Amino acid sequence: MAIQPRTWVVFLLLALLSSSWPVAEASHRVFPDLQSLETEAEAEAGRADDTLRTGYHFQPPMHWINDPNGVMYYKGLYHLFYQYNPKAAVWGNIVWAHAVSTDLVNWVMLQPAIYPSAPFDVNGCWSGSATVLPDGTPAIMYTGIDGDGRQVQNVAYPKDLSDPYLREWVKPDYNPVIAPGAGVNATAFRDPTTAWRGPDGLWRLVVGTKDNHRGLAVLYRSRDFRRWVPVRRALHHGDTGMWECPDFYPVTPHGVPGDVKHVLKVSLDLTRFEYYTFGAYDHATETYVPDAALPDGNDGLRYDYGNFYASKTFLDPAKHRRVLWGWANESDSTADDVRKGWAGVQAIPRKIWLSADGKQLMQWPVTEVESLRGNHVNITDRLVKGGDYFEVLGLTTPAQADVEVSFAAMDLDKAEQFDPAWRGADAQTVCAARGADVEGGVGPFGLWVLASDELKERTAVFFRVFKDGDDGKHVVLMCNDPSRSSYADHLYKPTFAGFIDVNVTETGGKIPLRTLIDHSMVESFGGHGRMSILSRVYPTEAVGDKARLYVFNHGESDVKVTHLNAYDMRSAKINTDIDQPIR
Ligand code: DQQ
Repeated sequence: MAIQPRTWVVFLLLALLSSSWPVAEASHRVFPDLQSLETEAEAEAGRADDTLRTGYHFQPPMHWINDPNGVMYYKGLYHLFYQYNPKAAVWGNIVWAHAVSTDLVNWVMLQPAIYPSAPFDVNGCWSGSATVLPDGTPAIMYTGIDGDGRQVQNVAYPKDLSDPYLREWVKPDYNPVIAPGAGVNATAFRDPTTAWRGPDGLWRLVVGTKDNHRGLAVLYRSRDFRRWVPVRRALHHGDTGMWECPDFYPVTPHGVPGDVKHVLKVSLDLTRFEYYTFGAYDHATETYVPDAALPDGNDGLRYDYGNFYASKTFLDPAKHRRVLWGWANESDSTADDVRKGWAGVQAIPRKIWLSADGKQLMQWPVTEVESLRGNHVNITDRLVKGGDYFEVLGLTTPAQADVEVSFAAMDLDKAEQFDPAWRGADAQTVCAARGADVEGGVGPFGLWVLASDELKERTAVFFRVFKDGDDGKHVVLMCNDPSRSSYADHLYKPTFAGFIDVNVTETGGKIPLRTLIDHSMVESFGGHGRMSILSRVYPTEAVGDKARLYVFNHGESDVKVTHLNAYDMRSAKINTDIDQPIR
């Protein structure tokens, strides 16, 4: 077959891109030559080795995706919109793609709902949120990139409220409803939150922006959802660069009715990490004061200590819960993405709530995910001696599994001293120094997932317990170490970690872990949802039915697996035909 000149161009670009190492980036990288590859050219470039596509995490059949947008529940259906490039596997040509589900697990893919069509969004339809108005009408607020490259906020309404799929959206001519005013950085002014109504009947929403290096959550108010007026003082700010995708919502501490706190989450464009605080919000004065005990800025609490960004929550009226969506970017190269024909996955939707002790938010995969569980393996009270490991046998698909395990460290006295030099250092630094292969006192112990036959490829999810001073206190590190996850050496393999608030003295050394394994996704929840870490890995041998699952203990102290329940996971149904039943 004769190779078309265009194919050479694509090959050349891929070769050039292969030589560059992927790193965490401060904003979406724009590849003008790759962002609009036609399908034919993609095919010529040898599209889609689907081996590492996920089975039960949300992914469209092909192309680039990023932020979840406008998540909501309407007339019995969950709606997920997301940033999507309909033309290629790199960021660009951004529209709001759209999918619906009855259970947050199986999806019907619809046509893009919002795409450039008017002067106020001719250069792109960027992130935003949905608000269900008191009469039940959903309204979408999104950022449009206008003809002058300014970021403006637009509103859109469904064309036909009787259509539960909400397929068509109308953008009133009076858009934009919020334009960057004097003194506002028009190229950094985006991602409106879901709106809320105060006791005074006024609507409020927050937009992310920056003023030099200062990230800001700016507040707007409206009586009619059409004319929006800025509140002079920002709701909150921090010296952390551009604040993208703010989210602001109330949470109620368990068992204390009426005691409402508000959560403010921001996504930091500079580091691509997200942080949250919670505290007191007063409608009358429009002030938000985070709880004094909470760190703010780069030291703040995070939803996820791994690859998880641009997240958004919504209140699920059907199940009276708040659900969190977040985007997991790829950690391979742009050339890999073009070759695969796809990039980006949505994390498992997670129920999110304030912990009973009021110290942090908790997260857990929505229970509907368990409907995909199949074949089950159970292990109880198995001792793993220091330096030992064993394989979890009996699963058909360890590359697509859900594993719940409870470890009990048998001898906490063996814990190493927490090095005072690490005080103030972040967990990632500590874990980089004490990775999965460095022997310890109590730990590292945990799982090796997506492991190859001779364990040459493996991703470690583990805990390490340190003594903190002489008063019997402990510090517990939860870590994801992908340094041996793949033979491929051009990948970005960051170690992700956090200090998890588990009092091992009280739990008798017990630390529970749940890990969702899905080919190139390793999504872990420690301490019943006190910490989550999402990591993307790209094994070359530990793929499909060749992947294996192990429990390991590289600490001096023995560890008991008090119980382990591992499940094969069926694939979610992703239909592109709206006439097919959803489940
Ligand atoms: N992605 C969108 C922006 C947002 C960023 C553009 C966050 O609206 O700030 O695709 O990933």
